[in-house]
Amino acid sequence: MVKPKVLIPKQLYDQYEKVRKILEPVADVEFSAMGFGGGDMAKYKEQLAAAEGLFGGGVNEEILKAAPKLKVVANYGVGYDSNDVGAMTRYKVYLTNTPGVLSDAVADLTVALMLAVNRKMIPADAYVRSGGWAKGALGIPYTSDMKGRTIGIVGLGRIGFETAKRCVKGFDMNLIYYDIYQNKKAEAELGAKQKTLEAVMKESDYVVIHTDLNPQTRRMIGDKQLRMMKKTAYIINTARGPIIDQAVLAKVLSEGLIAGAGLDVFDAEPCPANDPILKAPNTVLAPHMASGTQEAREGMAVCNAENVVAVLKGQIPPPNVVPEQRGMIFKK
Ligand code: 8YV
Repeated sequence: MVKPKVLIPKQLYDQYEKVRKILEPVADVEFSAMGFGGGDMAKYKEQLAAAEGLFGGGVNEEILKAAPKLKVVANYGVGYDSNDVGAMTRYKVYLTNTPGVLSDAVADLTVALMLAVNRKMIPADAYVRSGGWAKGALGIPYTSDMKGRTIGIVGLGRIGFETAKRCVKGFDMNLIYYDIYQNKKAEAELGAKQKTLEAVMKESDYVVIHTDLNPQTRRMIGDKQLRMMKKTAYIINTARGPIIDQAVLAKVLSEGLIAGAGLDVFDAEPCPANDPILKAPNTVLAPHMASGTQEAREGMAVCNAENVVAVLKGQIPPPNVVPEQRGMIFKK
């Protein structure tokens, strides 16, 4: 019997064995000609003609048109904003994501950025390497303890909770948050206080973005909100670049209106070499790597594989289907 074809990106090489074991009983697994960073579109379209499942992101109408048999796209990540969900629903293709498995990894990197920017780790590293310390010069100015500071989380969901836990239980920080939903668990276990966005911007020593990107959160942190922040406060974003107005952030940092930023995500990715954010002072940057731990990446790949297998075995709707498609039944 011919098994349904499932395309997986070559970058999953490290997790391939685990993924293969889950997929192979029901599917014919093939490496996709399109990787996360691009690839051979013509070859990819040939593969798509027979594919019933695929891992990845960035699925749009062009891809859907080339894939008449496609039943499920397993987005490699929790944020699925790179896909055209409306088009997928029209084409009766499920979109699933990977909630939960990467929360620890993202929270770890968030805290790393908070510490790095506050404790001036990048200038400190350069200082030691350039021989400044050896020459007995003054060095790095005093910074501040984490203890007793206020973290304000914008979007207190699964990942936000993990960051909050680290900050409250590990550093003894105060926790406030802005979210359209109340997080009763965080309120009970971590003493979180729900506030307006304005209050979070004004009162936080660390504004930390953990919301997903959607039409309501796109550019939700603009000129007005950034100017509400304390001059001594930092902003950290490990969610999605377009939630913050990046051009304004670069300006506010250059004018010294806030103390610094830690960014793992950007308006355009990769961040163009001439983007003003690359010149902004007191800013620690990372190349969208928050989920880049062995554990998280394996969890994401396994979750993708399980979601695809569920659909191929007729379990519809599948687990981890995106909220926009919840309860929908697609038959092909
Ligand atoms: C990326 C992420 O998907 O889960 C998310 O939302 O942003 C990441 O895990 C991953 O880096 C693959 O590109």
